[in-house]
Amino acid sequence: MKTVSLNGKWKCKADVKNIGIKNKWYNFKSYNVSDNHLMDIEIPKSFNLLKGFENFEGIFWHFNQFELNEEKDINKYDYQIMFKGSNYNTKIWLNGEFLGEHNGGFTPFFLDLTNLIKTRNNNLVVRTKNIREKDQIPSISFDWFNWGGIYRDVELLILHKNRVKDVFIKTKLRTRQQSKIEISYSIIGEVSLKWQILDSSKTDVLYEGTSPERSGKGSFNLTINDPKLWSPNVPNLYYLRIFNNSQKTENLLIFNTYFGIRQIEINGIHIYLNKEKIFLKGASLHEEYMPYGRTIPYEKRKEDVMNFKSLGFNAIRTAHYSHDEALIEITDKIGLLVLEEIPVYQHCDFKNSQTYETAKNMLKELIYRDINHPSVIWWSVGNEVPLHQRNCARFIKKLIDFARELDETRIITCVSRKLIPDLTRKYVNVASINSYFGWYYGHEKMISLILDIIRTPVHNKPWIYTEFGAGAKYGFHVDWNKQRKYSEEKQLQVLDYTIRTINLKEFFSGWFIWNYRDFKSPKRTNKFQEGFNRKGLVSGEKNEKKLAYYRIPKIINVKRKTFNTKIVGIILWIILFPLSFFLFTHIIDYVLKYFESKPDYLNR
Ligand code: GCB
Repeated sequence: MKTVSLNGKWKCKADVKNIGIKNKWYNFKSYNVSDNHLMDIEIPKSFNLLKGFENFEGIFWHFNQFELNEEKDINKYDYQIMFKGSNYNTKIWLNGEFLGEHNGGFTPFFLDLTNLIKTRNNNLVVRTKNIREKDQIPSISFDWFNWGGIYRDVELLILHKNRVKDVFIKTKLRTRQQSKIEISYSIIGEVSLKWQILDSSKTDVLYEGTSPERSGKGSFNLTINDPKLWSPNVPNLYYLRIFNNSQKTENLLIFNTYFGIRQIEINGIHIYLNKEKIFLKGASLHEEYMPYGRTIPYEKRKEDVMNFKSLGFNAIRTAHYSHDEALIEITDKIGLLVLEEIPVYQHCDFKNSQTYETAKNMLKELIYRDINHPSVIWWSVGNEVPLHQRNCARFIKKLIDFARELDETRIITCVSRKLIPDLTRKYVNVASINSYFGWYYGHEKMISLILDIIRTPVHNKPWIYTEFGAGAKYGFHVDWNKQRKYSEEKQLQVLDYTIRTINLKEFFSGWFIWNYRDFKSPKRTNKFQEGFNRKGLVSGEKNEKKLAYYRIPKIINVKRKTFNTKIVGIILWIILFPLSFFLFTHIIDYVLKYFESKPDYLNR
């Protein structure tokens, strides 16, 4: 396989009145200099980074011309175009012909060009639309910036007619000294398959073999003794390459990837990595780094991962959608566990079967992209959806089953904000809770008891505190005893208290601060927010570190000394449960919701 980057100078223009399709803009043959609406854009780049379109949600057309000069025999190969991320609806034409479309802003998709591509003057036209719609994933309302356009790499894939695809590597440990590896694949055309496993420097061939299948699907297993295990502390990688070894091709490389040998397991209330108990400590991160928007330079992503490590974190939650695969390659290499999710977020159209199909496809695209990355340990099928409603619970349960069907080797869950009435907790491997005591409601001192109450009916699983936090405007300081909202002191107090409390709970297997960095959220407009969600440990404008940032390493493993509320929690649960499960939980939820939505995002 050969990859040709289609990044670089493209032209683009907005289609405010949605007339492009009617006027056949896809028939473009040359950059029309008389069209003074045509602008330059350096793809990948969101059109929201162009002057005058900072807040644009609409239709944007992108035009590119490319050649295939160096290919002597164009018919020898298959051709596909890959978009790594384009938000939300993307329609594509090549040389005036419609190729296809894709819904969803955060996962890669591929379209076949074999019958349309020419050696010269290929005209590629891409129409993107990021208008919010009820049946989309996410739906109309979400707490992040709706970056539109082609914001990740575009690549032309030149593929051998005979090749393998969808190579899935699954590793299981019998003991820490012995691992089983199962490699499955599907063959396009006919292949005489030969494989090799090398060390990460690719110098020594450690294992090799052939596989009898020549077409269709196949798999092979091998046992590795004394494997060099992958973990956040020692992120050992191996390298797999596959050749087509038929007489005609002789050792033609048709697939290669890094992978790691590691196992993630649940046993009772604990999570184990490579047979050792692990406690996850980390923060969530949105894919945004100003002034680059979502198109973050590799070095900046790496810097973020290094900062996570120096804070003492061993994990990151890539909220609320999959980030560029470049980040996952970095976490593989540097050693950080990754919690991935799809943007099934808060209120979606759970009764709509088309919406379900979109979510399912996103999950598939995400799992297919990242299944061989050892750093990824969890697939979450949603965040803060109304899990007490039956329609929603059914939707989520089907996604959980689907994820499990594709990959039974990782944690499968749905991130929940429901203190009690969550109809899906019985299906997930790990129970989770997002809760903002000390910020949206109550006081952080209530956390201990609340956690002990909610945990009582779900006592045989690990729990993760997936979100907690408080907003702080970098540079806004108050006296310690005043604890004003949006002060760095208030944020520090909430985070400090919550972390030390969760560290104390034996049934918790981890926590994630919301959020590593402030991120743009247009609805947040008070004088502290200025268009940002301010719950970051570092500011969104200049990455300035807030007080809490410096405090984290000091308390990361500290347990608060306190009266244990476990027994009180159980007693309270027993008293409250007969008072009617549903009545009780609905009242709590109603009360919390009342405080949360007041007044809209202004005080959040
Ligand atoms: C949440 C959401 C997250 C928001 C956060 C907040 O519960 O999961 O998307 O950004 O709260 O800051 O309100």
